[in-house]
Amino acid sequence: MRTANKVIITCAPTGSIHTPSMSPHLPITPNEIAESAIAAAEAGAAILHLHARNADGSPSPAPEHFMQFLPRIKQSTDAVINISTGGSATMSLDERIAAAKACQPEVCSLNMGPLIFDFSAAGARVSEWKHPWEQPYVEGSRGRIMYNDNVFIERIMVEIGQAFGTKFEFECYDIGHLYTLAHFADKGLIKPPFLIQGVFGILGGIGADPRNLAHMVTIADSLFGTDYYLSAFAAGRHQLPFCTQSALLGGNVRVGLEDSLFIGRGQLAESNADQVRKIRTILEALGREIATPAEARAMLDLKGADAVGF
Ligand code: KMH
Ligand code: ZN
Repeated sequence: MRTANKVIITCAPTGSIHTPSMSPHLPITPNEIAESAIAAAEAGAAILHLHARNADGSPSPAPEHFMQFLPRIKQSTDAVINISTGGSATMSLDERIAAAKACQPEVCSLNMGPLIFDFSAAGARVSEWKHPWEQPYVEGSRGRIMYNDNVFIERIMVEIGQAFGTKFEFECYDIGHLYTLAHFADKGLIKPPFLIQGVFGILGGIGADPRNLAHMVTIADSLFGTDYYLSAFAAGRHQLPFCTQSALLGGNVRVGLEDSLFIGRGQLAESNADQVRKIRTILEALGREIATPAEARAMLDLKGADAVGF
């Protein structure tokens, strides 16, 4: 693993798992997403991992929806903007990459293999759904696969990475995804340093057991040596413990309401910035310093905010 003195905090403010009925604090409108992302950056997030939504809160892949908040975030912060190509498992593959192709960001996510993406448990706490799309969307995730085959992965590397100099947040939900990443590195389609985002605790992927994170590091070290930075998080209540473990191992962290609506046991997070401040406090207590956006750009060898398409 490549280590640095500084820890990169990524914040993912909205995502596509959680729905408006699950928390009044989930940013939905372009204005809410922009304000929440900007506040997260001011609290210490160097990278913002972004999804867009329709007016009813359902996930949207439309570049025009991203463009309702990207320029404002760029004007208000120096944070690195990362556009999701995971989108939602309900979207077509072309829809999922449309925004990253149109906006040519410094970073986009790249999901390194297919998986059952079952987040139906997130609906258990909802007593009344605000919108008709939510319940079928959440409960229907039991029967959905997030489709990421090697042809699609290569398309993203070529059509976004090579075309625009965009680098990747490689989302790895299992150990096998590291081997797929190594396959593409061997083919020369991607250049180090790689940002490997270990994702734990999605039903369908590897579980939120700390031994799995240690194993991921062992295998990533054997495949990539010092050519990668680790970042890691777990969905739901394991979010902060997993981030802490990643930092203790020399890695980086990701927080945000995309992956957990909570800040403590049974306590909803009132903002993304609150989650950033909480992990920041933990990291600083452990003696780690927080990377600025400029330091994150230098670590990850990014093209710079002036070279994006928005
Ligand atoms: N919410 C994460 C578990 C992506 O946007 O590419 C999955 C994710 C995928 O962030
Ligand atoms: Zn995402």
